[in-house]
Amino acid sequence: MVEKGQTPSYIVKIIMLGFTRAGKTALLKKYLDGSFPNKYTPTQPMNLENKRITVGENLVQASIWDIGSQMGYDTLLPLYYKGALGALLVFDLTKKKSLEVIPKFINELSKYAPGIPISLIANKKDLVEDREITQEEIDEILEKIRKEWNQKVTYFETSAKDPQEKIAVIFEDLIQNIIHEKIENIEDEIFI
Ligand SMILES: Nc1nc2c(ncn2[C@@H]2O[C@H](COP(=O)(O)OP(=O)(O)OP(=O)(O)O)[C@@H](O)[C@H]2O)c(=O)[nH]1
Ligand SMILES: [Mg+2]
Repeated sequence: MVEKGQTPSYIVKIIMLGFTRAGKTALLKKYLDGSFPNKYTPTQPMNLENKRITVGENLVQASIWDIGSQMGYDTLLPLYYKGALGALLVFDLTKKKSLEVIPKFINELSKYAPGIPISLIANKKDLVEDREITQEEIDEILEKIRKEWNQKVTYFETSAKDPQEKIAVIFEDLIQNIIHEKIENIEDEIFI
């Protein structure tokens, strides 16, 4: 049982990446306080939030880095990626371009944070009529991530706007994957 005031067993850094207006900040806000801002405010250059959750017996502090997509911060890139243990790659189902730029983020991840668990998030599924991306196109990218980049990836379709959507599942699935991987690695070391 996790007690009040307990120190976290793990601190995990998660980065959120994706094309401009894909909904990174909206998803994070929805996860943290349940709200959905309709008005768009660009994230510049980034927004850092902390969230504590329990995974099994452990209290985990997630340090979530919501990276703004505005250009001009490229020199900061290595800093954003450094030490990340998991990544949420968000794209917008109503903007083909937002899926097309996903490989760029995977390449950067392979360079600065190789092998970390990735969740690919298709956002804005509430905008059914405006959908521009097919399931085949998404499957193609998922296969590429697994085969060409040899990265673990989980896929979710969601909407930051739809009150019925359980956004927490997306964040907590990634945090659980990270912790399980960490515990497995620790056990591997013990048994060597
Ligand atoms: N209909 C709909 N609108 C959404 C959804 N998620 C986000 N939006 C809207 O899309 C716009 C952009 O959302 P943001 O969360 O600010 O996008 P972002 O990815 O953080 O953008 P940058 O900070 O520029 O990188 C805002 O006007 C949101 O209200 C969604 O699931 N459905
Ligand atoms: Mg933002």
